[in-house]
Formats: sequence, structure tokens, C-alpha cells
Amino acid sequence: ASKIRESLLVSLSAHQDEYLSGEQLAKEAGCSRTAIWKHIEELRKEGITIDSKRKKGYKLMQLSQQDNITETDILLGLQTTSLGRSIHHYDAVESTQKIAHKLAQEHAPEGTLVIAEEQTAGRGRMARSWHSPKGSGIWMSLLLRPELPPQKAPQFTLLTAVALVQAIEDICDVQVEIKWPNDLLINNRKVTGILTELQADSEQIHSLIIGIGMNVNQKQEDFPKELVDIATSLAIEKGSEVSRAAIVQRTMYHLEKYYHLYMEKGFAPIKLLWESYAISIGRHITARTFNGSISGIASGITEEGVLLLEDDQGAVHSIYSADIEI
Ligand code: BT5
Repeated sequence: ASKIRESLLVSLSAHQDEYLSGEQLAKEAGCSRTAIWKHIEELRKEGITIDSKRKKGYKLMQLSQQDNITETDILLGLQTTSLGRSIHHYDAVESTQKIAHKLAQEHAPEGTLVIAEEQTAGRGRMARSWHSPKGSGIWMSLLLRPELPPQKAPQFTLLTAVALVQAIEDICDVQVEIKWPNDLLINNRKVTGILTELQADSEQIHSLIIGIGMNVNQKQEDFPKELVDIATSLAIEKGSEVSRAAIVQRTMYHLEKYYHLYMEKGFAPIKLLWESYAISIGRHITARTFNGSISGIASGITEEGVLLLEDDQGAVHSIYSADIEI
């Protein structure tokens, strides 16, 4: 979409309860009032209801009701200043991570979002695959460029989990729990996975690519055999269809908020929120790592986001990467 259209959508979305003058919209978009009028007409033709009143200006009356996630659907209703403002939407890709990595090297701006209807080679951690069927989930990758050392990257998985929990709870009114490090569960089934990857040198992150896979409108029988007992979707848990665009918008909103908080105040406030949503803390778990399994009580996470596990002999282990069994 053109810059004018993007600015127009965002301005209308940010002021959903008031009329905005053509003059103001033109100023924000850096164009003429005639150009604004032309874009408004175009949006109306696409089925978006925008009221206009003489002397007062334009007001967005109704967001698109369909479950679409094109650039327009996401921009309309987006309440952020940078995250998700530049959107690359595809029908089918191998993996949105792959495209986001490429865009990162091509100097795409921070907040760039890659989203696809379907992934043919969606991936999880450690070369596992991520089931990403057409049209029924959110398969997206967000590009950030925090000026931080690479050791901080894992904290972003936890920050993202917090933002996602809140987005889902806002839209669906179901209770979501976090399983360290990267799973969101509803009623003990996985609804979302996070994959944080980075481009960095030893001192500094160049790009952080946060991959999010969320099951949204699948029915239980839609899942393949190996997932049917361990996975769930928002629609299954809520009992009705869920707007993917609304979830994406709310996720961007919370992510931006917590990203700013993190850059200002560090990880401590995020850690508190994370712990309030975590299921594994205080429970007996088994962590399967590259070097074997360790069982014990998960006593908490460190300031770095590392999981602490106290074994039966009382020794405390720092777990950097593992799969957790509860
Ligand atoms: C994850 O890995 O949970 C990270 C998933 C990230 C996927 C997103 S989609 C957008 C972006 N583009 C990509 O290519 N990836 C990211 P991990 O913790 O390793 O979990 C993988 C395991 O979850 C698999 O081995 C399955 O057991 C299970 N799984 C696969 N697909 C699933 C699904 N749709 N729902 C629930 N569980 C699934």
C-alpha cells in the first residue's frame, strides 16, 4: 500500500470515536486533501464504512468483519506507532522466518511484519516442523532491532509470550498459561509457539526475528494425528470463530508497549508479569536438554530469563534451552 493509504488507515484507527478533518489527515499523511479524499473513496469501494460530515471530516464506522489478514485488514484498527506498520502478506510461503531474515538484511525497518495464510515448511526450534495450514492460523514473523547484546535475545521470547497472553485474553476471554520458554497453553494444550532468531555479532544484535505461530480457527479434527491430543485453537477454546486481524492488532499493541517498557526499565517488570502467567514455576518438572534430562522443582527464572531447576539433591541448575515435561 502507498504511504498515504497507510497513514490514513492508522490515523482513522487511532481515533475511532471522533471525526478527523481532511486537513488533519492530509497533514499527517503529508499529501493534499484531494489525495485523502481519493483514498477514502477507494476504501469505501473495498467495503469499509467511513462516514463523512461537512465541516467535521471523516470517521471510521466499522472495521471489516471478515477474517482476513491482508495489509489493509491489519492496518485498520492497529494502535501502534511502529510495530506492524509495514506488512508483507503472502498466500503461501515456506516460512515467514525465512522471508523476515531476508528483509532484515535488506534493511527493512523495525516493526516490519511478515504474515502468511499458509506455510509449507513452517519451523519450530531445533529443526522441528510447525504445522501451518491455510487460512486457519496466524503464522507471522516480526522484525525488531534492539540495541542490545545477543545474550538478551531469549528475554524477547518471554516478553512476546506475555504480550500474546494478554492479546488472547483481551479478544477471547479465555485463560492462557505460559510453559517455559516458548509455549502458550490453554487447558494444557498448545495453542501458540514462539521462535526467536537473531542476526548478530558477538557484541550486538543486528536483527531479532520473532516468529509466532498461533492456531486460531481450526476444529479439533483438523489437526493431524500427531497433534490432535496436544494442540488446541482459540476457536475450540472460545467456542466461536475468532478474528485473526484482531489478534494480530492486539498482539502488536501489547508487544510495542512491553518493548518500550523493556528498553526503559529492563527485564524486571516483564519478569514479574511472565511469572504471573507461568505454569511450570513451583512445580516438579523434567527438562530434556542436549546433555540429558534433569528433574526437579522449577524455582523461577533469572534476570536473564534462564530457568532455575532445583534437583532432588538440592542442587540448582540453570537451564538455557530445553523441552519441559510437567
Ligand atoms: C515452537 O517450536 O513452538 C515455535 C513455533 C514457531 C512457529 C512460527 S509460525 C511463523 C514463524 N515461521 C516459522 O517457520 N516458524 C515461526 P517448538 O517448541 O520446537 O515446538 C515444535 C513442536 O510443536 C512440534 O514438534 C510439534 O510437536 C508441535 N506443533 C507443531 N505444529 C503445531 C501446531 N500448529 N500447534 C500446536 N503444536 C504444534
